[in-house]
Amino acid sequence: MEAKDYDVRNVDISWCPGCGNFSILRILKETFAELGIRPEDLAIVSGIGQSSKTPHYFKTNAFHSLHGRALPIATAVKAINPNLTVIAEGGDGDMYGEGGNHLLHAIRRNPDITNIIHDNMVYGLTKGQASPTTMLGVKTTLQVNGVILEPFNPIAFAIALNASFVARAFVGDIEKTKEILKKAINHKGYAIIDLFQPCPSYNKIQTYEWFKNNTYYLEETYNPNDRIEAFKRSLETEKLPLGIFYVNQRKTFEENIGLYENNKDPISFRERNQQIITEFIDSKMR
Ligand SMILES: Cc1ncc(C[n+]2csc(CCOP(=O)(O)OP(=O)(O)O)c2C)c(N)n1
Ligand SMILES: [Mg+2]
Repeated sequence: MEAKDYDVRNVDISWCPGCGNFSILRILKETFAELGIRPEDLAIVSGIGQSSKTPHYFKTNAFHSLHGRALPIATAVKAINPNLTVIAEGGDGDMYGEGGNHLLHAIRRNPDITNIIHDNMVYGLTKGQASPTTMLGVKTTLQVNGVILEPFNPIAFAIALNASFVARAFVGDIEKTKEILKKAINHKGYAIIDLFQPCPSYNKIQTYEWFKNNTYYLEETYNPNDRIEAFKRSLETEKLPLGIFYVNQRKTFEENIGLYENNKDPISFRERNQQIITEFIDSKMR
């Protein structure tokens, strides 16, 4: 498997020169190739935004959905065909703003999917308004006097809700990001990766240099099974930690729905799907 196996031909990429999304695209293709995941065994679901266009530039199963709605769709894709590696991806505006409600319930459901957020701390597609992760005081095309709200902390939020895998990465460090992504994809259960990404057009503050100077990696001896310590580390603001903050082993949504206990065949391929689903629902209602 090679990264080019995921390339699509004759497609115009609409990202600006220098956009962190180019690196993310490369990182994702290399990660899937190195994990030996074939394009037909992968599904990428996205919302709306520059980041959410990623599936267009991938030769694989793809669903470019509605704004903030990648998570429920990815949850359903995994539930009906657990053999697929399922990625839900989008931007900070899409996942933390418009899709915030879905984020919290995806964490509760714990489907075995990987949720990648291209976090450039701005609404890129709509030309530079503040997103939930834009920092306090930052002036934008809309918030001309500076943002007045505290930024959303996705890492603290995910740990507080007991998400089963919580990590943050920076796209400027390709090898480390691939390493974190591989662990997230191999983890059984919902994995969230807040992936720092510069937006050279609309975020002139959080540049490559800024991310380099304002982040550091959790140390080798750090124990990601300690939820309280993970929460404490997630609250650090002087320099933002990168790496795997927190991991737990919880039953997945696919396990909890009970459709695969006695039959491993994906329900999408079973005969008389509707009858099985109806019987299953009936048995749960009784
Ligand atoms: C329901 C709805 N509200 C608002 C919009 C306008 N809109 C499109 S993308 C976007 C924000 C995208 O920001 P982000 O997810 O951070 O993606 P980026 O472009 O930065 O990668 C907004 C507000 C929309 N398309 N649909
Ligand atoms: Mg964004």
